[in-house]
Amino acid sequence: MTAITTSYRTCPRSGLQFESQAEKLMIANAVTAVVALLVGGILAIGVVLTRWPEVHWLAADTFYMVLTAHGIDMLIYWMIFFEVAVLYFCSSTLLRCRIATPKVAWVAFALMLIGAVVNNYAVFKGSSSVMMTSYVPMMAEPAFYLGLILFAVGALIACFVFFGTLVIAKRDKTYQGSVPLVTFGAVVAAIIAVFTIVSGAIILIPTFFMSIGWVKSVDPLVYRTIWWAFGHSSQQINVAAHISIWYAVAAIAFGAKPMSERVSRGAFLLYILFLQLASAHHLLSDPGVGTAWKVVNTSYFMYFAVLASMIHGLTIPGAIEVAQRKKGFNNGLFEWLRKAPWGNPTFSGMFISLIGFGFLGGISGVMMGTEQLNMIIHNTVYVPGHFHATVVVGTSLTFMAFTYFLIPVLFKREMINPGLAKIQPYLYGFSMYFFCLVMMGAGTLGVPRRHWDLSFSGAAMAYEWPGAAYLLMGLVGIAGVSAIAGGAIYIYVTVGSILWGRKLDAGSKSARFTPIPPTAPSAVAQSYGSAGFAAPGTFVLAMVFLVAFVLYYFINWKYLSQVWGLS
Ligand code: HEM
Ligand SMILES: [Cu+2]
Repeated sequence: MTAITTSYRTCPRSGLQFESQAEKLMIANAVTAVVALLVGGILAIGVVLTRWPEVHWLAADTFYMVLTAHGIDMLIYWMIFFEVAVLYFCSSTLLRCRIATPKVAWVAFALMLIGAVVNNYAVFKGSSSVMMTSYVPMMAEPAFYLGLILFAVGALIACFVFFGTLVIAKRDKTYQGSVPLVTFGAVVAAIIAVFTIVSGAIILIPTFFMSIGWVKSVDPLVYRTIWWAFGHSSQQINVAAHISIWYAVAAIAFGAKPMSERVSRGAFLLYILFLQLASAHHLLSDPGVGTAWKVVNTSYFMYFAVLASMIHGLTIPGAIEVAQRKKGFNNGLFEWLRKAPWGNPTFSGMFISLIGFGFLGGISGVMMGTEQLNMIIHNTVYVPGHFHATVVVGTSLTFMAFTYFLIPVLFKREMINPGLAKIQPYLYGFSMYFFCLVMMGAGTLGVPRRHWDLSFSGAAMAYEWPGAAYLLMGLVGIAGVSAIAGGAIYIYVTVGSILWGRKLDAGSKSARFTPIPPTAPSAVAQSYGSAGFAAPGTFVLAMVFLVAFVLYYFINWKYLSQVWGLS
């Protein structure tokens, strides 16, 4: 390893310490992520305006091309470029050490960028409209798979740079005790990422060989099984990453410490231990695995991973409540919440994300992950309704909220138009809530996902939808357009701030790192035990959640009994 000259900048606004190489890498990865979001967002216009029955904009082939690119640019490139920036932040910045092997990290970035461009090129050429899931025997161009593989290799290398950075922090003793909780969450995300990328390689490399004629066939059932080891765990990376950021925002906005570090860390570990089991919820309609196994897997084992998310969903607002009550917001059950900084988009985005992720993404996920109930919604537009609640309301909105924190801290710019930024999480978050709800409603009526023409015009046999299906898909259109407007504001504010926001003081530089002081929250928060009743408001919120959950779950069992007229 060659020593690259480096310096450490202490940000006067946050006290965080940025190493110069790590800082450039974070900026490059985050900016690329936002470009991917821009592309994916423009494509969302085409997807939404086509699925809106009254508009039905794009021709069928263009629709499928645009849908493929939207899924991939959003779920892979926007998410993962941003996550790499988060990994570098959680290692180098939070642990106050230099980044390991910056040159290798740049190679990782280059591979990811080339991979993303090559893959997009294949899609936009028009002969690779195989959707995000790219199931065989449907085939795309070799460049489609090659792009994905290059990107994955880059992302894998980035994970190793992250692990290497942890080693450097340990060796240089830049922190005491165990790593801070937020970094711990990032470690969990990175471990899952390694598993994910390996699964992806196992299935995409043979498929690439098939596309260039080296391999005769890839078994569709095996493909789906291994693809979902990759596809499902990749979502767990997103979840671990955005939950780490929730903890970070709770600490940044309130100085909140986790109610119990042990419980939170334990919950993160549950993700590593049990998440693979949950991959089975993507195979519930596949003939490959037996019914009994599916039932046991999805009705029992999967809940360990769900449990983990519920713990975080309880302990993060709980920690905020405890911190707020200490500041004197002690009246009634909810003064702490009413007096939260709702005008700060970093906080409001994070909180809107947390509630929506839990109520919409979480409850619908458990419903659709139940072997028997799954068949009500399988392959309907309920599915994207569910996952926009997880990857958009959950992960994307969290990343957006975090960006508002990073603009002055990492990018050293004053935010342009703070008024717009203030409303952005509300516009984007609540339109997305509504978008997900109406999609789920339409899906419950049987409206298929990834379907170009609801009316089946010109088909030999017509199918009559209940009128509500058209109404709901129209509302999907309206909510989608309004969410896209919210996304556009995010891009305008962030890109605008970086390009022409007022430059802020970078802070003092030094050639050496300063270690985390022993009094930092991460060092003193090693407490355990239960602080449950220190947060009565959060307890009430949890009960509301429970009631909503139980009601919705049983409504679906009732509905299932009606769909299936056996008696
Ligand atoms: C304003 C924002 C967005 C809107 C209006 C939107 C809208 C849509 C619509 C209407 C569909 C098609 C559903 C179907 O016909 O099956 C879709 C698919 C999809 N979206 Fe979004 N989306 C948005 C943001 C995002 C984001 C941020 C992500 C990921 C982080 C994402 C990931 C996906 C994926 C993975 C698919 C599925 C593609 C496939 O079926 O292969 N979307 N989106
Ligand atoms: Cu899954």
